[in-house]
Amino acid sequence: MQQIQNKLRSGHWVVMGILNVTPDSFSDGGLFNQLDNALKHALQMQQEGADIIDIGGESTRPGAQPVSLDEELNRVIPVIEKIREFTDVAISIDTSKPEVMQAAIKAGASMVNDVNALHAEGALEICANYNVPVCLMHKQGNPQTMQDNPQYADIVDEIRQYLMARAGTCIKAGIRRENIFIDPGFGFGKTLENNLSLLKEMQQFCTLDYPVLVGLSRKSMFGMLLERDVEQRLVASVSAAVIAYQKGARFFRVHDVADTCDALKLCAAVT
Ligand code: 7PJ
Repeated sequence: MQQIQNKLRSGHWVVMGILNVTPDSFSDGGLFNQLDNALKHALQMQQEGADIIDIGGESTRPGAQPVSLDEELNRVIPVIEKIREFTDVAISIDTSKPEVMQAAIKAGASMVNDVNALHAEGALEICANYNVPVCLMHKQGNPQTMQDNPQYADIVDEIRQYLMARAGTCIKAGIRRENIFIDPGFGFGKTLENNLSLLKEMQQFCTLDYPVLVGLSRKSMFGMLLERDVEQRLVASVSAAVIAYQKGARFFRVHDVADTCDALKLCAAVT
């Protein structure tokens, strides 16, 4: 993880490969198969250039239902342990539950990625105590209803204020400044127009005090803009990463690791 932070500090880009461990993501049968497929996918993303693997057991897509603590633990912890048997690739845990954060860190995760920006009771304390980097993401509302009617007066200003205030709260709780990443949260309580404004104005987040992580990969904003199903959003996703890079973002959460790395290598070569 230190390596990743050093890379970001020196202006290099970093790719986070997405590993979803929800029942629909590895659906071909028994527990062994699921673990084995998750491991293979993680190793493949590492080989393709991912610096860190983001493991999530609760879908936060629009309309998704919450999962119980036990269910989430049962999904993610065996996968982290399995990956740890085979490689020391950095692992981030995509969760909002403090109990999952703690168990994941004990099992070998070294970063917390929370779409709820550590709002759950106890989350700030866990991240401060274990001294792990955290990604604070902005969202408006909850996954069940967030896309129903998002409202902003000035979206960029509002999200900047939110992220800076949240970072301040983290620092007060004992989280080190250099362990904080911020994320405007594409698709989380945002209309297509909102998402496009955030991408267009990305530099306004990248000039704040914290490295910016962006999650644009295969998002429904591309479905809306281009009328593309989720498996047809590669070009738009990679293009959006390039745009974000050019406006200062350096940390990219993606499904398509190899293709994104190609594009980012080109960006870096001309920057
Ligand atoms: C994001 C995330 C994102 C961060 C998801 C999806 C939805 N974490 N987790 N940023 N999105 N930090 O990948 O479509 O944008 S789940």
